[in-house]
Amino acid sequence: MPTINQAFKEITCKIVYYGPGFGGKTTNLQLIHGNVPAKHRGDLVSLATEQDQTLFFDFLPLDFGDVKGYKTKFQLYTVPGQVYYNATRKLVLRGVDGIVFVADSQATRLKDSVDSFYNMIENLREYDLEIGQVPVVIQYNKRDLPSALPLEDLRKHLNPEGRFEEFEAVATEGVGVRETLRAVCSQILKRLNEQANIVSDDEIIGERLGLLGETQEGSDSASGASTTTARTKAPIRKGPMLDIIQTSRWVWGGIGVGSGSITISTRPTPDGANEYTLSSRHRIFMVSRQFTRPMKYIGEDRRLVDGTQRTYHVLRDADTGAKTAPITAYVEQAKLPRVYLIYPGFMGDVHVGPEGEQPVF
Ligand SMILES: Nc1nc2c(ncn2[C@@H]2O[C@H](COP(=O)(O)OP(=O)(O)O)[C@@H](O)[C@H]2O)c(=O)[nH]1
Ligand SMILES: [Mg+2]
Repeated sequence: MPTINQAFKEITCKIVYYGPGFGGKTTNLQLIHGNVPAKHRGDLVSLATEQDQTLFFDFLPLDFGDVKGYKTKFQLYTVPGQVYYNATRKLVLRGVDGIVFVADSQATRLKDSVDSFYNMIENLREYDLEIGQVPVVIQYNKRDLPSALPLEDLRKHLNPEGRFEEFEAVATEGVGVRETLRAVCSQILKRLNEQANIVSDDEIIGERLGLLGETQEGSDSASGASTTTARTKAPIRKGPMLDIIQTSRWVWGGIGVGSGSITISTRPTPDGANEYTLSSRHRIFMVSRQFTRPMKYIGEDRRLVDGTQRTYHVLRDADTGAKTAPITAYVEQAKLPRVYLIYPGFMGDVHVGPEGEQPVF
């Protein structure tokens, strides 16, 4: 379970790259480090000696910025693959939230890959974790080598039931590296939502993971390694008709700072989607303000509120290039509809909800 710091609104997820020595784990991290924009990543720290590149481990922190007001961080680790470094491997696995298993596709390395996989299962058990309890993504690396086994042979040994999401990769060329990371991050965030109701919507997750680069279908297979679970482009989502006026309260830093009214109206478009307009007239700190924004439908977000499962429609600024702070709206379509807004303010997020209620978001 990722570490959630409610006071600092921070979620930290630990991802471990596991696998046999010289399989390509460090190469994965190097490629990620080289491709994620600098503002989203820290330094790649490799604890290694000159004699042995894989003596200790590598560490790479990634910062995905805000997801629903929570700063989301991923910490990537590799383990030393050599059989005799099991104590270090076990230690690195402590508190793991997701695993990328990097298998070496070469026939001569099959036994090492399989041994490493079972070693991983054993080490997880030391922490009372069964394999199904942690997201695991398998990466079949070194697909470029002539000695690489056919995918089917590797699968038979490492993923016979197809339980794990899997990718082919040529880590040295960056092929399959992002896709693998994306998949494990996405699985972690989905699980996080099921357990803690913090992040859920696929598109919101996708947007965050966008900085890892898009899956380029076709181009991967052209170089001989296609993702076996390629994602397709998200379809245009059609939201419901929403027509709401709500007397609302503005909260900032946990304190009520103003009130006013917000409205949401809907306009159908020829392509079958709906367009939304969000407008607000309110007073914050005794100063009158107002705004009008075009919004687009993102999807549904389910979360637990006071012990009951509720569904919210999520709207986001349609004009993403706007210089104004992006607003996210959550609309609960109940008998008495409720609208919640969240947007970054001067110092911390501004939360808006129905008058007389603590904002849920
Ligand atoms: N041909 C080929 N070599 C690779 C690939 N990925 C990694 N390597 C090489 O395999 C060696 C071991 O990689 P490394 O990332 O250090 O493995 P680690 O021990 O799992 O961290 C290095 O020489 C890499 O350049 C790949 O996809 N294809
Ligand atoms: Mg290494």
